[in-house]
Amino acid sequence: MIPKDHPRRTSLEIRERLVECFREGIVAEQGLIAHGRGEAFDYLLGERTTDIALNAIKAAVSAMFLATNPVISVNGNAACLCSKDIVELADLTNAKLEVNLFYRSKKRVNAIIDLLRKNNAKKIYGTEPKRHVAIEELSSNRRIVDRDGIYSADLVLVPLEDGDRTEALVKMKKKVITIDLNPLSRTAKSASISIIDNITRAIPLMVKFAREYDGEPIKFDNRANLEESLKIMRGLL
Ligand code: PTJ
Repeated sequence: MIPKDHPRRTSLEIRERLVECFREGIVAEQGLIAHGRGEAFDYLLGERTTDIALNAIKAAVSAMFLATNPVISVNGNAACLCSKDIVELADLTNAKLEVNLFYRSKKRVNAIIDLLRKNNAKKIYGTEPKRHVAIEELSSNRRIVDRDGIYSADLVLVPLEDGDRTEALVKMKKKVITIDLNPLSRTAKSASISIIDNITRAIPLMVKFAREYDGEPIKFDNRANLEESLKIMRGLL
Protein backbone atom coordinates (compact mmCIF):
# COMPACT_ATOMS: atom_id res chain seq x y z
CA MET A 1 0.00 0.00 0.00
CA ILE A 2 2.79 2.49 0.93
CA PRO A 3 5.26 2.88 -1.97
CA LYS A 4 8.78 1.70 -1.06
CA ASP A 5 10.30 4.98 -2.23
CA HIS A 6 7.83 7.22 -0.37
CA PRO A 7 9.87 9.90 1.45
CA ARG A 8 7.74 9.54 4.59
CA ARG A 9 7.56 5.76 4.47
CA THR A 10 8.67 5.05 8.06
CA SER A 11 6.17 7.47 9.52
CA LEU A 12 3.34 6.10 7.35
CA GLU A 13 4.22 2.51 8.25
CA ILE A 14 4.02 3.37 11.94
CA ARG A 15 0.53 4.77 11.35
CA GLU A 16 -0.47 1.59 9.49
CA ARG A 17 0.78 -0.51 12.38
CA LEU A 18 -1.22 1.55 14.90
CA VAL A 19 -4.40 1.23 12.83
CA GLU A 20 -3.82 -2.54 12.62
CA CYS A 21 -3.36 -2.68 16.42
CA PHE A 22 -6.50 -0.59 16.89
CA ARG A 23 -8.46 -3.11 14.80
CA GLU A 24 -6.99 -5.95 16.88
CA GLY A 25 -8.14 -4.25 20.09
CA ILE A 26 -4.62 -3.46 21.34
CA VAL A 27 -4.61 0.33 20.84
CA ALA A 28 -7.40 2.59 22.15
CA GLU A 29 -9.11 5.00 19.71
CA GLN A 30 -7.56 7.78 21.76
CA GLY A 31 -4.15 6.17 21.23
CA LEU A 32 -4.36 7.08 17.53
CA ILE A 33 -4.99 10.72 18.44
CA ALA A 34 -2.19 10.68 21.02
CA HIS A 35 0.18 9.43 18.33
CA GLY A 36 -0.78 12.35 16.09
CA ARG A 37 0.20 14.77 18.82
CA GLY A 38 3.49 12.93 19.18
CA GLU A 39 4.13 13.14 15.42
CA ALA A 40 3.81 16.93 15.50
CA PHE A 41 6.56 17.17 18.12
CA ASP A 42 8.65 14.60 16.25
CA TYR A 43 8.51 16.83 13.18
CA LEU A 44 9.96 19.64 15.25
CA LEU A 45 12.78 17.36 16.38
CA GLY A 46 13.64 16.53 12.78
CA GLU A 47 12.37 12.95 13.31
CA ARG A 48 15.70 11.78 14.70
CA THR A 49 17.21 10.87 18.04
CA THR A 50 19.06 13.96 19.21
CA ASP A 51 22.33 13.77 21.16
CA ILE A 52 20.46 15.06 24.19
CA ALA A 53 17.89 12.24 23.87
CA LEU A 54 20.73 9.74 23.55
CA ASN A 55 22.15 11.02 26.85
CA ALA A 56 18.74 10.55 28.45
CA ILE A 57 18.53 7.03 27.00
CA LYS A 58 21.91 6.14 28.50
CA ALA A 59 21.01 7.64 31.89
CA ALA A 60 17.69 5.77 31.84
CA VAL A 61 19.28 2.40 31.10
CA SER A 62 21.92 2.94 33.76
CA ALA A 63 19.19 3.83 36.30
CA MET A 64 17.28 0.68 35.36
CA PHE A 65 20.35 -1.49 35.96
CA LEU A 66 21.03 0.20 39.29
CA ALA A 67 17.41 -0.04 40.52
CA THR A 68 16.40 -2.78 42.95
CA ASN A 69 12.95 -3.40 41.55
CA PRO A 70 12.47 -1.77 38.13
CA VAL A 71 9.16 -2.13 36.29
CA ILE A 72 8.22 -1.29 32.70
CA SER A 73 4.63 -0.11 32.43
CA VAL A 74 3.09 -1.16 29.11
CA ASN A 75 0.11 0.55 27.49
CA GLY A 76 -1.60 -0.02 24.13
CA ASN A 77 0.63 2.20 21.97
CA ALA A 78 3.86 0.96 23.54
CA ALA A 79 2.86 -2.70 23.13
CA CYS A 80 1.80 -2.12 19.53
CA LEU A 81 4.96 -0.34 18.43
CA CYS A 82 7.70 -1.97 20.50
CA SER A 83 6.66 -5.27 22.14
CA LYS A 84 9.71 -7.22 21.00
CA ASP A 85 12.21 -4.62 22.22
CA ILE A 86 10.28 -3.95 25.43
CA VAL A 87 10.49 -7.65 26.32
CA GLU A 88 14.21 -7.69 25.50
CA LEU A 89 14.85 -4.53 27.54
CA ALA A 90 13.04 -6.11 30.51
CA ASP A 91 15.16 -9.27 30.18
CA LEU A 92 18.44 -7.35 29.95
CA THR A 93 17.74 -5.02 32.88
CA ASN A 94 15.91 -7.57 35.00
CA ALA A 95 12.78 -5.39 34.96
CA LYS A 96 9.22 -6.62 35.45
CA LEU A 97 6.55 -5.99 32.81
CA GLU A 98 3.19 -4.63 33.93
CA VAL A 99 0.17 -3.85 31.76
CA ASN A 100 -1.34 -0.58 32.97
CA LEU A 101 -3.96 1.19 30.88
CA PHE A 102 -5.68 4.55 30.98
CA TYR A 103 -8.62 3.26 28.88
CA ARG A 104 -8.72 -0.05 30.68
CA SER A 105 -10.86 -3.00 29.61
CA LYS A 106 -10.34 -6.70 30.21
CA LYS A 107 -10.38 -7.29 26.46
CA ARG A 108 -7.57 -4.80 25.82
CA VAL A 109 -5.50 -6.11 28.75
CA ASN A 110 -5.79 -9.62 27.27
CA ALA A 111 -4.93 -8.46 23.73
CA ILE A 112 -1.80 -6.73 25.05
CA ILE A 113 -0.79 -9.78 27.10
CA ASP A 114 -1.17 -11.98 24.00
CA LEU A 115 1.05 -9.66 21.98
CA LEU A 116 3.71 -9.53 24.72
CA ARG A 117 3.63 -13.33 25.02
CA LYS A 118 4.03 -13.70 21.25
CA ASN A 119 7.20 -11.68 21.74
CA ASN A 120 8.51 -14.06 24.43
CA ALA A 121 7.36 -12.26 27.59
CA LYS A 122 7.18 -14.69 30.49
CA LYS A 123 5.70 -13.21 33.65
CA ILE A 124 3.41 -10.21 33.14
CA TYR A 125 2.12 -8.19 36.10
CA GLY A 126 -1.09 -6.19 36.42
CA THR A 127 -3.37 -8.95 35.20
CA GLU A 128 -4.61 -10.68 38.36
CA PRO A 129 -7.34 -8.75 40.25
CA LYS A 130 -6.39 -10.40 43.57
CA ARG A 131 -3.01 -8.67 43.41
CA HIS A 132 -4.42 -5.25 42.47
CA VAL A 133 -3.99 -2.25 44.74
CA ALA A 134 -5.01 1.35 44.11
CA ILE A 135 -2.75 4.41 44.04
CA GLU A 136 -4.82 6.68 46.28
CA GLU A 137 -3.90 10.02 44.65
CA LEU A 138 -5.20 8.88 41.25
CA SER A 139 -8.76 8.81 40.02
CA SER A 140 -8.09 7.34 36.54
CA ASN A 141 -7.93 3.64 35.72
CA ARG A 142 -4.18 3.94 35.93
CA ARG A 143 -4.59 3.83 39.72
CA ILE A 144 -5.03 0.03 39.51
CA VAL A 145 -1.54 -1.44 39.88
CA ASP A 146 -0.02 -4.76 40.87
CA ARG A 147 1.20 -4.85 44.46
CA ASP A 148 4.25 -6.88 43.37
CA GLY A 149 4.81 -4.72 40.29
CA ILE A 150 4.45 -0.94 40.01
CA TYR A 151 3.23 -0.55 43.59
CA SER A 152 6.44 -1.89 45.11
CA ALA A 153 8.83 -0.74 42.35
CA ASP A 154 11.63 1.73 43.07
CA LEU A 155 11.81 2.72 39.39
CA VAL A 156 9.07 2.74 36.75
CA LEU A 157 9.51 3.27 33.01
CA VAL A 158 6.29 4.85 31.74
CA PRO A 159 6.29 5.43 27.98
CA LEU A 160 3.53 7.69 26.52
CA GLU A 161 2.05 8.62 29.83
CA ASP A 162 -0.45 11.04 31.31
CA GLY A 163 0.91 13.54 33.81
CA ASP A 164 -1.24 12.52 36.77
CA ARG A 165 0.31 9.13 37.27
CA THR A 166 3.87 10.36 36.83
CA GLU A 167 3.26 12.96 39.55
CA ALA A 168 1.69 10.32 41.81
CA LEU A 169 4.57 7.87 41.29
CA VAL A 170 7.14 10.60 42.02
CA LYS A 171 5.21 11.45 45.22
CA MET A 172 5.51 7.77 46.14
CA LYS A 173 9.30 8.32 45.96
CA LYS A 174 9.78 6.24 42.84
CA LYS A 175 12.20 7.15 40.10
CA VAL A 176 10.18 7.69 36.93
CA ILE A 177 11.55 7.44 33.41
CA THR A 178 9.33 8.54 30.57
CA ILE A 179 9.53 8.49 26.79
CA ASP A 180 7.50 11.43 25.50
CA LEU A 181 7.98 13.51 22.37
CA ASN A 182 6.43 16.51 24.08
CA PRO A 183 8.98 18.26 26.33
CA LEU A 184 6.21 20.56 27.59
CA SER A 185 4.01 17.77 28.94
CA ARG A 186 3.41 17.44 32.68
CA THR A 187 4.84 13.94 32.41
CA ALA A 188 8.10 15.15 30.87
CA LYS A 189 8.37 17.91 33.46
CA SER A 190 7.73 15.76 36.51
CA ALA A 191 9.66 12.60 35.54
CA SER A 192 13.19 12.00 36.83
CA ILE A 193 14.46 11.20 33.32
CA SER A 194 12.47 12.23 30.22
CA ILE A 195 13.54 10.76 26.92
CA ILE A 196 12.31 13.26 24.33
CA ASP A 197 12.21 10.90 21.40
CA ASN A 198 9.87 8.65 19.47
CA ILE A 199 9.31 5.38 21.31
CA THR A 200 10.00 3.53 18.04
CA ARG A 201 13.57 4.88 18.07
CA ALA A 202 14.13 5.16 21.82
CA ILE A 203 13.34 1.61 22.96
CA PRO A 204 15.60 -0.12 20.37
CA LEU A 205 18.41 2.26 21.42
CA MET A 206 17.78 1.42 25.08
CA VAL A 207 18.18 -2.26 24.17
CA LYS A 208 21.41 -1.52 22.30
CA PHE A 209 22.82 0.47 25.22
CA ALA A 210 21.69 -2.14 27.76
CA ARG A 211 23.70 -4.76 25.84
CA GLU A 212 26.81 -2.55 26.06
CA TYR A 213 26.35 -1.04 29.54
CA ASP A 214 29.49 -1.14 31.71
CA GLY A 215 27.86 -0.58 35.12
CA GLU A 216 28.90 3.07 35.58
CA PRO A 217 26.16 5.34 37.04
CA ILE A 218 25.35 8.32 34.79
CA LYS A 219 24.54 11.77 36.22
CA PHE A 220 21.50 13.43 34.71
CA ASP A 221 19.76 16.82 34.95
CA ASN A 222 16.21 16.57 33.61
CA ARG A 223 15.57 20.32 33.63
CA ALA A 224 18.60 20.95 31.39
CA ASN A 225 17.54 18.01 29.21
CA LEU A 226 14.09 19.54 28.62
CA GLU A 227 15.50 23.02 27.99
CA GLU A 228 17.95 21.63 25.41
CA SER A 229 15.20 19.62 23.68
CA LEU A 230 13.02 22.73 23.42
CA LYS A 231 15.97 24.69 22.09
CA ILE A 232 16.40 22.15 19.29
CA MET A 233 12.68 22.45 18.43
CA ARG A 234 12.82 26.24 18.46
CA GLY A 235 15.86 26.08 16.18
CA LEU A 236 13.97 24.02 13.63
CA LEU A 237 11.02 26.42 13.78
O1 PTJ B 1 -3.34 2.32 26.12
P1 PTJ B 1 -3.91 3.28 27.14
O2 PTJ B 1 -5.36 2.99 27.43
O3 PTJ B 1 -3.12 3.32 28.42
O4 PTJ B 1 -3.86 4.76 26.52
C1 PTJ B 1 -2.64 5.26 26.00
C2 PTJ B 1 -2.74 6.75 25.63
C3 PTJ B 1 -1.47 7.12 24.87
C4 PTJ B 1 -3.96 6.94 24.71
C5 PTJ B 1 -2.89 7.58 26.92
O5 PTJ B 1 -1.81 7.34 27.75
C6 PTJ B 1 -3.00 9.05 26.62
O6 PTJ B 1 -4.08 9.61 26.41
O7 PTJ B 1 -1.83 9.70 26.64
P2 PTJ B 1 -1.68 11.30 26.42
O8 PTJ B 1 -2.11 12.01 27.65
O9 PTJ B 1 -2.25 11.69 25.10
O10 PTJ B 1 -0.11 11.43 26.34
C7 PTJ B 1 0.63 10.76 25.37
C8 PTJ B 1 1.96 11.50 25.19
O11 PTJ B 1 2.80 10.69 24.40
C9 PTJ B 1 1.82 12.86 24.47
O12 PTJ B 1 2.59 13.83 25.13
C10 PTJ B 1 2.38 12.60 23.06
O13 PTJ B 1 3.06 13.70 22.55
C11 PTJ B 1 3.36 11.46 23.34
N1 PTJ B 1 3.52 10.53 22.20
C12 PTJ B 1 2.60 10.11 21.32
N2 PTJ B 1 3.14 9.24 20.44
C13 PTJ B 1 4.43 9.08 20.80
C14 PTJ B 1 4.69 9.90 21.93
N3 PTJ B 1 5.89 9.94 22.53
C15 PTJ B 1 6.87 9.15 22.04
N4 PTJ B 1 6.69 8.34 20.95
C16 PTJ B 1 5.51 8.27 20.31
N5 PTJ B 1 5.36 7.47 19.26
